[in-house]
Amino acid sequence: MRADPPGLNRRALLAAPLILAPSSLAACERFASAEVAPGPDAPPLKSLADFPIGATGMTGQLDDPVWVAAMRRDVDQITPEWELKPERILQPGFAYDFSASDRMVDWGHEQGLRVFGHTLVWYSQGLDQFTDALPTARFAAEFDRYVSTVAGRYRGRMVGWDVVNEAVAEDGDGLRDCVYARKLGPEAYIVRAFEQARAADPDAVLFLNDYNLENNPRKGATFLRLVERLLAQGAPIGGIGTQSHLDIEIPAGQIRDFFRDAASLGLPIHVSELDFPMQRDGGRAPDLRSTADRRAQQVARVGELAEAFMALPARQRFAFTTWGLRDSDSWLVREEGKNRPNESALLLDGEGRPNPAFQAVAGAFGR
Ligand code: 9MR
Repeated sequence: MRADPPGLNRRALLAAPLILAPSSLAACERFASAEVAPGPDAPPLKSLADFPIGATGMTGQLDDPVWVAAMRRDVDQITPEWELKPERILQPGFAYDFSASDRMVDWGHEQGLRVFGHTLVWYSQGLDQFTDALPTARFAAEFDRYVSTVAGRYRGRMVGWDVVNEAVAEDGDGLRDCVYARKLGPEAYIVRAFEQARAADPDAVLFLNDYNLENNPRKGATFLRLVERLLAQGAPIGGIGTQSHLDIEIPAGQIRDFFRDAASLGLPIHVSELDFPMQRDGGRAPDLRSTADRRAQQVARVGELAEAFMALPARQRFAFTTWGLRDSDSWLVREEGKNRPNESALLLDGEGRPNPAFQAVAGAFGR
């Protein structure tokens, strides 16, 4: 249990309703008038839970004293946002460059944070080196060498790794076609990656990580059946990573149902990349609802997720990580991300103050 920061009025903070009816104007108004302790009086995010609270970080942020102070105050764990990926480490000719990854891992430890690795194998990365044209024996040898070298470099220093990222097909219908699957076998490449990672870093908890597991129940089910099959084949999977880039428009109960099914596997669960955009992706009909209505819907879904996480047995709550710490840190606002400067999809606003969803999480976590 952590001590409250000075000046925190927890009762006022938690005065807001935990779950709001999606379109309830009354709920929106109640919520909008909730007393949120501003600025330095707001409780640190990490004080909301007995399990680790995480956020991403990038090398470009390490020299920003405001971001550094916010990370020190609010989180227990950091996931480097891209520095540990093949896109950064793997170089032409299967050379490796660890300059950025070392910097992130060292920085995390200097700050006393747990460091979480993301990600060793991802269908969309490493494709300049890992090609269909490469002879299979060389492909397999380089695959093993990559996973064991990267995981081995940080042996004993990482709390966990996303060993394979996004193995399930986009629509949830089976597994994703990718060069790793084609060359090594659709499930064999995953088993192989986990075996290499386990041998290289026996103490790190090894995760299969994926997205849209709550948004698309079919994909959630395919993912969980995949985990079961991989475990049956002996893959040392130690945890389930659900990215939780939430679609706030999914029906109530869907998040809870996914967590209930996921919990039945008995593995620790990492909410690994949480965000909850207010704005719709392109391709859908224009959203004519008020911002307040969308906020209420957002708060309801985030509250449901936090409650579902809390409903897990304590030993299955690995960590609760948001993809970016403050709204301004999100990939959604960045030009090379979704380029939506006004998006508010995280627990803290651009100034590091609680957003409405913060209260739902605080309430669900019972703080
Ligand atoms: O937010 C990440 C962005 O900075 C990177 O450029 C991008 C490609 O590496 O990946 C983004 O993070 C993704 C994560 O690795 C996997 N799930 C989806 C995330 C958002 O696109």
